[in-house]
Amino acid sequence: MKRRNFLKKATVSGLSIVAVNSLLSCDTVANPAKQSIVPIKTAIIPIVIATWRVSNATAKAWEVLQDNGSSLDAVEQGCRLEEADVSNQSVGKGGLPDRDGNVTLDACIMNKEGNYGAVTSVQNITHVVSLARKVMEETPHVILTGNGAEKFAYEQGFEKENLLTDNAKKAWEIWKETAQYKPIINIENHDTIGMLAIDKKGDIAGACTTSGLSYKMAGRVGDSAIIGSGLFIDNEVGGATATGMGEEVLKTVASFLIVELMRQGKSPQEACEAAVKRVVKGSGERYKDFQVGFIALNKAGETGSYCIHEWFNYQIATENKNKNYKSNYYNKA
Ligand code: SD4
Repeated sequence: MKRRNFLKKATVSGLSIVAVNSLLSCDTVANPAKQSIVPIKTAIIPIVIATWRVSNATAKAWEVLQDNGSSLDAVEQGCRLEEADVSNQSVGKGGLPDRDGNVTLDACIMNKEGNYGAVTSVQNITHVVSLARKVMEETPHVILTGNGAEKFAYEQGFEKENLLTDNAKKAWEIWKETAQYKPIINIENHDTIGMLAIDKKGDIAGACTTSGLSYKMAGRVGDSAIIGSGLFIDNEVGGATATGMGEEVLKTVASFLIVELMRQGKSPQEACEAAVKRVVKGSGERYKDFQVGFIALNKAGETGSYCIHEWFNYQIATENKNKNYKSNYYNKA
């Protein structure tokens, strides 16, 4: 996926699918007039939204919600679909490996009670979102990592699977020949699934699942499994989830920030924009080299989304507008 297509690919299922879909896009690039996007005020419940265009996953979650299922079941089921899809090289089976050739997965899930479960650096297990749920529901802990998480998975009846597909292996072999020995700043290939849903009872849950940055250092953990960074839910307020360069999201604890800003009265859109600005501010000039994006949902079913490249293009558009204004002014003078 091209980076400019970033959250343009975000998907949503809900009663106002068309209206909301346009909100969750980066289509506003180079169009300052549309920059501060008007948040949709209509309550849309139930609803599910996700990073990227994962229509099958949101359709699955939507089916659960329509059957009076919980938002927790909906996000788990939706994410599982992407985890099993080998054509998605950033999630689950078929994900691109670390620099040593091992596919290692991170995932988390959070429910309406504020309970949270996560797993990091897990090999050989496809459905890490379900494993994260097991951590939440079956253990006194919130995060299990690496071998311990894998052992727990087998105890819970998960199957051992080879996650490295031929395609992913081939891509890794090509990368080894040409790439520098450092993790790629994977701006062209983000597909992490962050999903937020409200069920018919009005309760919010969220989940996030990823194979992380391709060709990362072994043992590297991104934001996707870390509470407050890749995902945060507060059933009184709303939820937020992230995709993109995990290190930057971790440093700003951005999903928590978004939920807290919504608690203080910001719309989901305003809160996502504020979080992107916080990431940009903390990154000096580096923001030009990575992508970070957020989606958010409040209790009323209002949605928001924003990403760095949207912000960046807005700056360029504003600059050009000012330049044009000046040149017109001087021409006239
Ligand atoms: C990570 N945030 O591990 C994830 C990467 C990502 O689409 O979003 N990929 O840093």
